[in-house]
Amino acid sequence: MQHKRMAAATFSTILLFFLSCLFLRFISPAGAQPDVLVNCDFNKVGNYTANSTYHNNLNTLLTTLTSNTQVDYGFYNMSYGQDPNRVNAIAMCRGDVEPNECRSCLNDSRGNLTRGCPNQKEAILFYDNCMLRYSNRTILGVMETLPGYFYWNAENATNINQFNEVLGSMLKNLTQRAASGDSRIKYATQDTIAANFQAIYGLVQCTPDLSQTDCNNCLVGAISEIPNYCNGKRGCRVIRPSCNVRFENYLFYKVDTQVSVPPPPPLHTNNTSQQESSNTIRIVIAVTVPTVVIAVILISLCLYLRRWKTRKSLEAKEEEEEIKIAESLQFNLDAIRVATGDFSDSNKLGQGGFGAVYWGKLSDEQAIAVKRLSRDSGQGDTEFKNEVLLVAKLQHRNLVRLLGFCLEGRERLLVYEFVPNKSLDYFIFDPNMKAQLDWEIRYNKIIKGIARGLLYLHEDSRLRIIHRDLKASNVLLDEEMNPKIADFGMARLVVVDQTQVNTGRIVGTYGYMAPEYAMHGQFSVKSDVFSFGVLILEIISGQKNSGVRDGESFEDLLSFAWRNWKEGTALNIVDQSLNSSSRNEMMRCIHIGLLCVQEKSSDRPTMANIMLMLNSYSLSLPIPTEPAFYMNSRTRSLPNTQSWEYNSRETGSSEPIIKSAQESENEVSITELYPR
Ligand SMILES: *[C@@H]1O[C@H](CO)[C@@H](O)[C@H](O)[C@H]1NC(C)=O
Ligand SMILES: *[C@@H]1O[C@H](CO)[C@@H](O)[C@H](O)[C@H]1NC(C)=O
Ligand SMILES: *[C@@H]1O[C@H](CO)[C@@H](O)[C@H](O)[C@H]1NC(C)=O
Ligand SMILES: *[C@@H]1O[C@H](CO)[C@@H](O)[C@H](O)[C@H]1NC(C)=O
Ligand SMILES: *[C@@H]1O[C@H](CO)[C@@H](O)[C@H](O)[C@H]1NC(C)=O
Ligand SMILES: *[C@@H]1O[C@H](CO)[C@@H](O)[C@H](O)[C@H]1NC(C)=O
Ligand SMILES: *[C@@H]1O[C@H](CO)[C@@H](O)[C@H](O)[C@H]1NC(C)=O
Ligand SMILES: *[C@@H]1O[C@H](CO)[C@@H](O)[C@H](O)[C@H]1NC(C)=O
Ligand SMILES: *[C@@H]1O[C@H](CO)[C@@H](O)[C@H](O)[C@H]1NC(C)=O
Ligand SMILES: CC(=O)N[C@H]1CO[C@H](CO)[C@@H](O)[C@@H]1O
Repeated sequence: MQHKRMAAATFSTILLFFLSCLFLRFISPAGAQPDVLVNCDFNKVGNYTANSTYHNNLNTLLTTLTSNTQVDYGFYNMSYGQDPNRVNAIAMCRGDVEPNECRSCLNDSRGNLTRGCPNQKEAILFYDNCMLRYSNRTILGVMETLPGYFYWNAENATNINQFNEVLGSMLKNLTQRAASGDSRIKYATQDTIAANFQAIYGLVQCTPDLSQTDCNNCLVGAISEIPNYCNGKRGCRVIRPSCNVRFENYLFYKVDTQVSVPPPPPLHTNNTSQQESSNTIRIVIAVTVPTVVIAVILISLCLYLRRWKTRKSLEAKEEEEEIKIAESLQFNLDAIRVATGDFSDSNKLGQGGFGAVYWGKLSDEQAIAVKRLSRDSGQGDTEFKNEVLLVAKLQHRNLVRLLGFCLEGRERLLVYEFVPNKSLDYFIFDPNMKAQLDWEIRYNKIIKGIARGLLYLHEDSRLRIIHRDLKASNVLLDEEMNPKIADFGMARLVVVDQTQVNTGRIVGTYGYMAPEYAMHGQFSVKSDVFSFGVLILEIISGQKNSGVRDGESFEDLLSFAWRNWKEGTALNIVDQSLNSSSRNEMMRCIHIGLLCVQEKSSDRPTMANIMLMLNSYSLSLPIPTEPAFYMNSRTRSLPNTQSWEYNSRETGSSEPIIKSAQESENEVSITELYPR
């Protein structure tokens, strides 16, 4: 009975809540209210009369509850008055809320609670960031599970069984950690990744007045409700007076910054001025947000109407505009000839897959690199111009910038910004040069920079560009060793020679190519991820993917990396010119590299996942399985399909080790993964 009523009450409250949210958002976007739930009558203890002793005690209690400024851990308890008019209150903020923020949340709650529950002897309120309740009963140290609430995140999980398994073990871990907290705070957060790189961010908290057992029981109970309400969802919240559980597919709590990030510099303001400024901000937001929203709506409406009216002429105008931009990108052939000493051999920087590259200096002293495309680039002039225009719009500090083009007679040139240092392969594979690249540069600048550039190509630019030929020689380094990816968008600028149609218009370089691309010509963002993985392993090891000499034996880099990983000696692959003080970062990088070169493209992370992995050390990673690799990858020239062989190595004695690890848990914590 009780349960049914609660569920019904819960449903109607949630419905009301959502309605009020909708309403508020529509009427006044400034009412970006924190979620609030109020419940007054859950135990039917009845009302007090206005101006009664109970009423006065309650008022005193609520106004003084947070006056204890010694409390910096977000939990307040207080009682006031004599039986039978004694009032007891408890207040708690979420574990990541700053003390000031906490006091202000509770201050708001106080008003809401007395307005929402006039004359009620007992009441409870939940905000996003804080919880406040009072009663004439003793509530301190008592575990209470009603009234309970839940919310769910509409997004569905995939691979639900595995998702639930990972989630379950995370919540179990969180429960243990929170329950064993001290008498000031019982709170824990964690993030992890389930199959298909579904990130899970979890948080649990008990009121710290509970014993370890009570906290554990409260959380276990709350967690057991998750399958009833949120099964297969990417997020869920279960709220109870004594504890709450929440997980989401996004980061919703503040990560403990004590470890990595230095504290912000002290503010040179008074308490009062601080408060004023935060009030000002609130007012500014309250005024600005609705104004901006209304303005945006009006503007888009206007734009839409105007566009609707004059679409035809606009389109014509846009075309004209584009042509103008194209003209501004067009270089004069004579100017380029002068700049490059008429394509003299002494100006030649190298020979790429699509033609030779020359260094040059324009009359305004700007240094350029000119790529002279092979004559038969197989595309109409207009088509070529259009593509140049698109590619020139891709601008990112980790991409070599395309400045323009030249199109005269049969000559087709691409003009790029000149990047002073040579390409990455020149450094990392050279025994003397590699000394210039210490781990800090390789990891923080080069690996992360390439990842950012690639992420931009894949997701952040308007076009989704698949590079198709990412490799060490296509990464240039500027004076400060910042990487810049070159040769992107070439698939758009050059139509690949018809004679190669049978090999699937493959433009990549063997050794960097994902199996599905090399075998079937299927390319996707995941084939770039594969190349990126090979590149990571090359950067860490200082060895070319084509072969590693390890004493007597000679094997390709992926096999070498995998063999060592499996045998627990992964650090063997690390370049000996690096000192191993950053062992954990190196291990993590090798781990990520191996995930990128997984045989099945769906097992490889996306660049967005990779950025997350590179930047969050607490994220536990999936265990890699055997990578794809080639036996005869040493040939440099484009072989035909018969002359090389793709091998997915047969799984021999190694299998049980990997299996058991997978069976127990598909992801394990870093400390377990990287044994000494
Ligand atoms: C208590 O007060 C609320 C609102 O003030 C009212 O709706 C309710 O009927 C009252 N209950 C009793 C038992 O008087
Ligand atoms: C309660 O007290 C206030 C002022 O102290 C007074 O204005 C109000 O009328 C009183 N209400 C009742 C019901 O006595
Ligand atoms: C608490 O809220 C009241 C309004 O309910 C406001 O006047 C007061 O300034 C707030 N105090 C703090 C410390 O935020
Ligand atoms: C709380 O108030 C209710 C209703 O007035 C009363 O029945 C109950 O005994 C009170 N509880 C305590 C602990 O005073
Ligand atoms: C989740 O799945 C349910 C049915 O299983 C479907 O009704 C709902 O639209 C899905 N939600 C999303 C966000 O795809
Ligand atoms: C919980 O997970 C963390 C990090 O993943 C780990 O260090 C800790 O040992 C785990 N705790 C328990 C009780 O399993
Ligand atoms: C409750 O408040 C009292 C008095 O302020 C304090 O001594 C006690 O430690 C508090 N209990 C908890 C669990 O915070
Ligand atoms: C701090 O407050 C005092 C008065 O309370 C004022 O004179 C002083 O200028 C304030 N300092 C700053 C930095 O705002
Ligand atoms: C400023 O804050 C400190 C502690 O945060 C407090 O002791 C002091 O009383 C406050 N001053 C004013 C004017 O509120
Ligand atoms: C629902 C409700 O009463 N919300 C109020 C909570 O408190 C803040 C600040 O006091 C008000 O602005 C809300 O209207």
